[in-house]
Amino acid sequence: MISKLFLLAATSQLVSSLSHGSYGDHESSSNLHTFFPSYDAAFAEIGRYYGQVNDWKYRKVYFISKYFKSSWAEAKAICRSFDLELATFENLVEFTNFQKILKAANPFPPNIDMVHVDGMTPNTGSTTDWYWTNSGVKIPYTLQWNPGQPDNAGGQEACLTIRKYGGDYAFNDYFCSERTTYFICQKTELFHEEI
Ligand SMILES: [Ca+2]
Repeated sequence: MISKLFLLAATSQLVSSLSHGSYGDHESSSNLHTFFPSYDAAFAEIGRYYGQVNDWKYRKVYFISKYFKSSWAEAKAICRSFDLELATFENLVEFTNFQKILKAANPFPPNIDMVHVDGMTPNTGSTTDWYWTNSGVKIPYTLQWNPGQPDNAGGQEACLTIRKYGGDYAFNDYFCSERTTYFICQKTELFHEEI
């Protein structure tokens, strides 16, 4: 039986190799998938959301990285390697629902202080100039920031996270290359409503 400790060590090595190669390249993905043949092995489902845009209904399933923390850039590549996406939130209703999901998911892993989600800014420190990188679409609602955020610490916080503050979760700008954070992948399925 493969111990959890071994998995953690192996994953750390894999994530390290990912960060030194080009993100999501074929060799790195193959290595990762040797240890985690499916997303079920690498991630834990923490909740679902059913939404609607015009006459299209969609279902999202959210997964948290189960065994490893990574940088934002690695997280994006790892989600993609499992045919998932780093999580996005189409509107405030979906985000509010996700805040509840994340709160209910604690304490798993032991303490979810912060998670990477999709979202970048070309204008660090801006409160409004943020984009979903999966689609290139500007985030169309007012982001709910942690108090004092975005603070663009060190002048390099161009990536979006959700961080716990006072028992609740809200957005925080964060380094794209800091390898200290769990992350959320999503799987989206669309349903066409007959009219
Ligand atoms: Ca920040």
